[in-house]
Amino acid sequence: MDNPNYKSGFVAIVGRPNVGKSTFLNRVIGQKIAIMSNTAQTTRNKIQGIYTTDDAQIVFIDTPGVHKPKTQLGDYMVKSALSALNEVDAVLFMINAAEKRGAGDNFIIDRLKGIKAPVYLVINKIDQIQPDDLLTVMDQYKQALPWKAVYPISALEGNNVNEFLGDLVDQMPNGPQYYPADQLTDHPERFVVSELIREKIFMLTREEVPHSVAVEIESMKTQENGRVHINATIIVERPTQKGIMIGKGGSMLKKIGTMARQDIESLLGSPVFLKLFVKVQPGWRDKSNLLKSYGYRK
Ligand code: GDP
Ligand code: MG
Ligand code: K
Repeated sequence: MDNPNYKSGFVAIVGRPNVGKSTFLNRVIGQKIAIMSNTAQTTRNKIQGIYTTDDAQIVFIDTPGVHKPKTQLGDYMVKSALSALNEVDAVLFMINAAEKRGAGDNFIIDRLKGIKAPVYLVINKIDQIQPDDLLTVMDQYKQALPWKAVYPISALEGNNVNEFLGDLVDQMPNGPQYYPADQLTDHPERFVVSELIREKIFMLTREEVPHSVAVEIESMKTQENGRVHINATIIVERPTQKGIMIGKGGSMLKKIGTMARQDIESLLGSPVFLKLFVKVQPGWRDKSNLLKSYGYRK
């Protein structure tokens, strides 16, 4: 990608459950690449979808923990969500126009205070209110944060969505096309599979191995008998972490593999053979090109 005018960025969408985040993503990205996984929110930046045109690419991410925590992991995830929010180029805070501002909204607003990225207020479901009521909604939020802009939309019916998207693209910095335009179309499951493996690693080893782990899917092939054969490499920073990953006599790696395989099987709906490797790559987190290939960005 050598177009110096190409624009790209990472955008986080936050908001209470049911305000329409997924509906918005589906409208923006289309069926073809919306990745929806029902996995527990234990990953740092979950890619929800990638919007790619000839001139721009926006990677929409989920930032678990900005939402009111449901689990004991909450505190930990809130911290990591906040650091993720400082790495994105914009944050979309979505509300439901037909509902009063509530505790769930305030929880998120509190967490958005002080982050560096510009925050957009997206007032969704305007098809459900009278035009006059929009002002009342805006009044409730006007002072809450220094909004970059306020966009009333209907994700369901499409009102104002393209205008908003166009403005959002304009706000993105110049940058590379991080992901090939068709990558997620061809292999949407690859990303989810690697996230599922990371999630198990996180669940089983989180005390000892914090966010210094990446998972790369080396190959994913469906065999004639219908079984999907997956080779994946777990990349860690230090030899000690490799030891933790493998565990006594390989016991940890086996646990990770078994749990991940079960989830992948239900995701794909076919039997899976999952082979895991562990590789030490010192300082992989500092290498931005590596980060990119692992789906992260520095
Ligand atoms: P999420 O939990 O924030 O991802 O919310 P969803 O995208 O799953 O949407 C929750 C519900 O709101 C679904 O029934 C959607 O069809 C509905 N919904 C989403 N956007 C709109 C909208 O703009 N107008 C209306 N009337 N309903 C919407
Ligand atoms: Mg959703
Ligand atoms: K998701």
